Amino acid sequence: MIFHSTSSKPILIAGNGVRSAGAQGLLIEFARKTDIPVLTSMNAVDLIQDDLKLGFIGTHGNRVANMIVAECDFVISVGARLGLRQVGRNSETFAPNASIVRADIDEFELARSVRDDEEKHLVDAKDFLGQLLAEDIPKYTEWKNKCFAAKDILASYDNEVGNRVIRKISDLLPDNPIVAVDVGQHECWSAQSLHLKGDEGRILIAGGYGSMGCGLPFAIGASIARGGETTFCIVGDGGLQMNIQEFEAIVREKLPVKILVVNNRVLGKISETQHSNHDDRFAQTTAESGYSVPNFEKVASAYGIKAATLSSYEQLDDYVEWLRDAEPCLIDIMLPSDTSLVPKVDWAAGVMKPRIGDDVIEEVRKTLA
Ligand SMILES: Cc1ncc(C[n+]2csc(CCOP(=O)(O)OP(=O)(O)O)c2C)c(N)n1
Repeated sequence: MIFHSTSSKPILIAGNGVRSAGAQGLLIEFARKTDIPVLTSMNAVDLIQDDLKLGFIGTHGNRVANMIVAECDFVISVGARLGLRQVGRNSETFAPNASIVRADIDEFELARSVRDDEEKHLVDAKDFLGQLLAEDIPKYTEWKNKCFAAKDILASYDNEVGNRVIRKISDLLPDNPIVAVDVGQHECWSAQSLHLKGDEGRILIAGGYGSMGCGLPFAIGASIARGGETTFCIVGDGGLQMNIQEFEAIVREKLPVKILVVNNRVLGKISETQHSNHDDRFAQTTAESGYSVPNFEKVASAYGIKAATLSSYEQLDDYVEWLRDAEPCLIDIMLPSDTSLVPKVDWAAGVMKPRIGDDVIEEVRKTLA
């Protein structure tokens, strides 16, 4: 028996190992059969979407997901490393009230312990989820509903403009889309706020590797692999400039790649750090400090890709047809330059910043009690 039947607030944390093992179907079956809330790692955000989505955990994870981890009493981790960005330096503060079971195919990941008394299973995620599904686990509908109620309470927090852009894009995407994202603030906004309709969509993300420039090639490769299907690419102005020459491949191969530039005209992930940790000593990240952005509409048009520049993401409604037709396009969405990425876990202090009101934290805790 893997499942601890004495648990009243269990969660399952799924990592990308679940997809590598070809076990996404089993994961969704488990979530629907048991109503146990499923959270993910950043690399695995697309595994759990639509009506099951609560979010991903870790440094830039969804606030509600991290709060659920803090309140739960049993963690089953499958195919997730539970690395530094997920559990913090002092892993005692991770899921402090929970017993932990970890399933991983990589013995070296399991060699590192999150907690002294955790249970470890060196096993393929598909076999492990198969075993769990065969166990007689009660339904945790009430607990799941509490988690979604907590999500509702927190819905008005952490709504940065970047999150609102991504939510708008989500609204306009077809069911089960293939979305490639690049690296930076927009990557984290996408992991937090892209909400895909259907269980089969993909979010292709570099995660911890952080290889700027990957988004466009991901979208091109995915389109080719699917026989010329439409793919979407959410990319920052910095990442797009790393592989902008691939516009040529899109045109030559006639691929319906829809490029959505989240354009703050700064290398936002780094300029934000220079702002908050280095007293605004910007270097090669802003217009004033040695970074610039071309007119992407003109560049795309020069390659023969239809393109538009939007002064606000709200204008996206006027381009729904562009997202649906069989041609490539580029939509350059302007944001302010002082964008920020929240929340962020301050691992040393064991809190999420920015802090929200103690009354709200208390309300969430009571809801999850
Ligand atoms: C090849 C490469 N160079 C540098 C970095 C460091 N880095 C991470 S995010 C980032 C800025 C990304 O800027 P942009 O594409 O405009 O996206 P934003 O953060 O503004 O959303 C940089 C320079 C990296 N991850 N990869």
